[in-house]
Parts: sequence; C-alpha cells; structure tokens
Amino acid sequence: MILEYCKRARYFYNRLIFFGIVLLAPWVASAETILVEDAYVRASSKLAKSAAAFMEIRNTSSRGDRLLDVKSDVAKKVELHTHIEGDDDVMKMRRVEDGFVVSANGVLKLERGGDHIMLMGLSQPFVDGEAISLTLIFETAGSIDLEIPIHLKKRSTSRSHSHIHTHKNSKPHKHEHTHLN
Ligand SMILES: [Cu+2]
Repeated sequence: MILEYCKRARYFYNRLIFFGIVLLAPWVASAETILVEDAYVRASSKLAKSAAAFMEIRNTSSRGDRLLDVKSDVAKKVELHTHIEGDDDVMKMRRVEDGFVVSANGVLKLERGGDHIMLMGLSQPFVDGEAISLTLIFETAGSIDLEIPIHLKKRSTSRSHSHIHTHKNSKPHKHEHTHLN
C-alpha cells in the first residue's frame, strides 16, 4: 500500500517537473538576445542606386549567433558585404556568403570601410531623415524588424539614434530620439 502510494507520488512529482520545464521554457527563450544600436542607412544622394546600412549588433546571450541575411522592400537585392584589399591596394567590397558571426556576449560592428549591409537597386528615393525597414535574419535569434533612418552624404545638422531590442517571442521594441544641434 505504502509502496503503491510512493509510486503514485513519484509519478505526479515527475509530471510536475515535466510541466514545470514545459511552462518555463518560453520564459527562458524570451530573454533578450540581440540589441541593435546606432543603425542608419547611408546613400550618396536622393536618387542613388545603392546604399549601405551600418549598425552595432550586440549579442547578450552566452551563445554565439550569426547574421545570415537581410531583407528589405526598398531594394531589389540586399547582400552582406565586407571590404578587402585588392591586388592594386584598393579596398574592394566583397559579398560574404556565410554571414557575420556575432560572438557570445559580443558586438558585431557594421561600419564604414568594414562589414556592412548593401542595398542594391533602390526602389524609392532616399530622403535624408526618413526611415526604411529592414529585417535582419539571425541563425539563433530569428528575424528582427528594424526601422532605420536614412543619412545622405550631405548630412543635415540633425542627429538621431535609435535603440531597438527584441524578445524572442514578442515584437521588437524601438526607442528613438533625435538631437537637434
Ligand atoms: Cu557593399
């Protein structure tokens, strides 16, 4: 009788642990993993054919991630590019097929003269200060939607920067503010 009771108690105990894990898992997975800061897209002029996007991508997870691809409605083609030195000592842009690694608790800097997101065949005029939408696709964190400001080469005096973060199973949140000097 006692043995029987113990068995049943154990069964319920195991069930409890099982459901505990099932219920807790989404909370663990929803921890913030990717933060995007100081994102902007730069074009040479309003009617430019291509533009490049720059930002800092922070991985707050203890697990490495990888930016695999980027999508946007404003360009026919979006590629991940890097700069490498050619035979003639001239820096050239090259497509990176394997994406960019964002190491565990690390920062990936997409910056001028280095790794960047290339938008080719722009389908709309780029107006300084307006915003475009980009979707970053990560190996682990999944896809993250961003709205980033357009900076033309001839900058106006307004400066804005935005912070965007996402929870794995929820919508990204964006905080943006503009400084006028
Ligand atoms: Cu490029």
